[in-house]
Amino acid sequence: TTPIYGVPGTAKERTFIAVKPDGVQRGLVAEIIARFERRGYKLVGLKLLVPSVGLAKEHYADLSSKPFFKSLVEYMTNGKAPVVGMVWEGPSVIKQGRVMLGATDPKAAGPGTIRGDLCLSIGRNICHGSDSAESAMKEISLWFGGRGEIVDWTSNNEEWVVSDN
Ligand code: IDP
Ligand code: MG
Repeated sequence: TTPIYGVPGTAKERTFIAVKPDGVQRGLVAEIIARFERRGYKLVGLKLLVPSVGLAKEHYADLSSKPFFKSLVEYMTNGKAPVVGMVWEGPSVIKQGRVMLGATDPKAAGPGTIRGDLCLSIGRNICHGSDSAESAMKEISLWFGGRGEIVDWTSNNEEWVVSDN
């Protein structure tokens, strides 16, 4: 069986994508899911939660020295809206997930990207995506409780979506 964090570099590569509280509050959950579904990626994990302060701090640990860290953690955890956490699987999903999200600062994000189409501020950029295989492994393990929360399944579309010949 596939490890919960997937197998980077194969069709079983997995990444952690989240709709942040502003994206949920603005009713953009379906829009963001739809873009990954239509691209041909496969949803293998999905949950709605208000993350604990500990979870948010661990998720953003590499930013802990930044001046915006405190407000970032508050924004993610204040409970005014939940976060939708997802695991998506498919070829190059880590890199392509980031491409689909667009630049961190929506003002620099290209049209056609989620951020470039749907938001305006770096502090309200509606979504998250793992930035590397190491981050994906860390984040999937952090946000999901293990095998019971991730589903291995075969999409009947797969032969129509994936062919490297
Ligand atoms: P990413 O979400 O595109 O990976 P990171 O640099 O990892 O970007 O930053 C994580 C999150 O922290 C961003 O998505 C954004 O919500 C927030 N952030 C990053 N830089 C700033 C800033 O300069 N001001 C306010 N918030 C920021
Ligand atoms: Mg990041």
